[in-house]
Order: sequence, then structure tokens, then C-alpha cells
Amino acid sequence: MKLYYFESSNPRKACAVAKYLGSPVEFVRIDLGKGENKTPRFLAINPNGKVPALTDGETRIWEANAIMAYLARAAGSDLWPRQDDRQIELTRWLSWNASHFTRHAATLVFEHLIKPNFLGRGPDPKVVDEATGLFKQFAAVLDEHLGGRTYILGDTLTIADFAVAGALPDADRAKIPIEGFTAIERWHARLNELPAWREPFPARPQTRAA
Ligand SMILES: N[C@@H](CCC(=O)N[C@@H](CS)C(=O)NCC(=O)O)C(=O)O
Repeated sequence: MKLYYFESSNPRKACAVAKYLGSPVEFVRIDLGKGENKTPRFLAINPNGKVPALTDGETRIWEANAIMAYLARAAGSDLWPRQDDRQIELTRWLSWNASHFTRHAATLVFEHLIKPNFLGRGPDPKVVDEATGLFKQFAAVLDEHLGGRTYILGDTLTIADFAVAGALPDADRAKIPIEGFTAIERWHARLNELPAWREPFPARPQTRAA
């Protein structure tokens, strides 16, 4: 299997799961800064031109959630639960996350990190205000849910935890307002105890000065 990645939030989820499970993947770095995600060769793997993507023989999978599920199922891991009712619960949180929680966190990452660092533009205060308010609205739902639980589905770590936490490693730099959501903070601190979550990406070879 080959796992195509870059050091950014969506590939982080797939790389973290691969590392956590010890999946037999070859990590292939796609340099977004150099546009390697738009080459015909990569577009044949993921026509969206985005990472992560996974190939396994003739199988091509894109979308971080699907890649996490594929790797977990291949490993027979509880990260992808076996019971139908738990798979439905998991799907609920993945859908909620994409439409609400990480959606607004991703807007803040774009405004505070991507625009200034890669596009030479500053954040738009109106967009920041709106995303901050909406993020807090949905963070309150997660905070309440996590109140009596260790992980999103209860006692067992699943891919929902990796998916929902996707943007949180950038929370400080991207001004994602998680302070005060104490159950979220505790849960994310617990994820940060996992080496695979803290350091999901392969080490990069040092380049030597000529
Ligand atoms: N919904 C996709 C999002 C993938 C995505 O947006 N990846 C970003 C990096 S975090 C990317 O490849 N951006 C390059 C581009 O859009 O040109 C997933 O979950 O895998």
C-alpha cells in the first residue's frame, strides 16, 4: 500500500492511523507547495488533486475518513467497530464533523495560517468572526457529549477521534477557540499522549547545503 501525504491536517489523520496501527504502507510525500498534487500522475490516483490518498494494488481511495476506515478494517482493529449500531454512531460523528465542527475550524486555519503563509493575504475579520461563533456553537455539542466519556464512542478509541481532532493540533496558531471547553481539552490531551497522534508524519531527510 502507498499512502500519499503532506504535512497538513487531512493527511495527518490517515498518517496517524497508519502509524498507530503499524500499517504496512509506504509513505509518499506529495509537495503541495510545488503543485505535485496537480500532476497527471497524481490526478490519476485522486482526481480531486488532494491528499491524503491511498493505493492498494488496483484500489484507489481518497478522503481521509475512508482511508482511516480502510486501514483499520485491514488491520482488524477496533478503530473501525464491528457492530452495525456502532458503525452508525461513528458515521454520525464523521458527518457532523465534516459539516460543522472541523468545517469551521478549517475556515480559521485557512484565514490565520494558509492565507498569510501561502497566499500573501491577511485574515478577513468578518469571516473569522462568523467561523469563530459557529465553531463555538458546535464545540459546545462535542463538549457536552465528551463530558462522561473517554472517547467519542465511549471507552474505545475509534477513527472518529482522529477525524474530529483533525484541526486541533493547529488550535493555538489558527486561533481555534477550544479554551474553556474542558471536556474537549481533556480528550485532546489524551490523544496527544499517543505518539502516533503527536508525530504522525515520517521524518524528512535532511537536505544538505551544496
Ligand atoms: N475532504 C478531504 C480534504 C483533503 C484536503 O483538502 N487536503 C488538502 C491538504 S489538508 C489538500 O490536498 N489541498 C491541496 C489543494 O486543494 O490543492 C479529505 O478529508 O481527505
